[in-house]
Amino acid sequence: MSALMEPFTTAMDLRTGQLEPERNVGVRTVGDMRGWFLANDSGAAESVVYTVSTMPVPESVVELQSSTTRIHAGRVGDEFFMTKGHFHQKRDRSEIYMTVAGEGVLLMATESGEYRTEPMRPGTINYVPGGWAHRSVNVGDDDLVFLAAYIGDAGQDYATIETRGFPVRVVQSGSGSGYAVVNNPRYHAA
Ligand code: M6P
Ligand code: ZN
Repeated sequence: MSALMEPFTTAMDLRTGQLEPERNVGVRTVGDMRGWFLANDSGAAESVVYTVSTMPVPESVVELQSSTTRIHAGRVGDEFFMTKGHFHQKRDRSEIYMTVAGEGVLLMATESGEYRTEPMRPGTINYVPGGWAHRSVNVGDDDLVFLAAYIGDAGQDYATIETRGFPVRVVQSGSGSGYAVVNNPRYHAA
């Protein structure tokens, strides 16, 4: 029988979302996300859209994976900075988000093209049931920071979203931090 995992603790600054110790960090820049936004990016390709810090846990069904995501404030064209979004490779695996800082929209969609939006703000706990692709969007003026926890063997399927897109986009509306949810002209239904 293999040895048990060692318990461990991470401390999060509840104002900034900063982790201590910092965990394995992935970075997505505007350049990395070419094709994910509707507009062609006119800004700096090296601008960071979001970072994801992932806990060191095996990708097994008996474990809970978790990560902290920080989406910077910004837009590409009229579209707010967002995560790529994904289905789970194992479609029925679920996920929970808790927002620590900022203001966001959690966009979810099924393979048949139904979609939902849910609010994200400090203290909200969003439940993403199995079968729903999920993308988070920063509609505020500051960083959007949230903790996600999901079943360890869920896996991320980005290809389906990359080819089909989400049915809707979250765009700036009016002045200030107003937003609107509009149809995505590039959406391909399954
Ligand atoms: C959340 C979770 C993670 C995800 C991250 C970034 O933390 O949903 O599973 O990795 O956001 O989103 P994406 O993987 O779509 O780039
Ligand atoms: Zn997920």
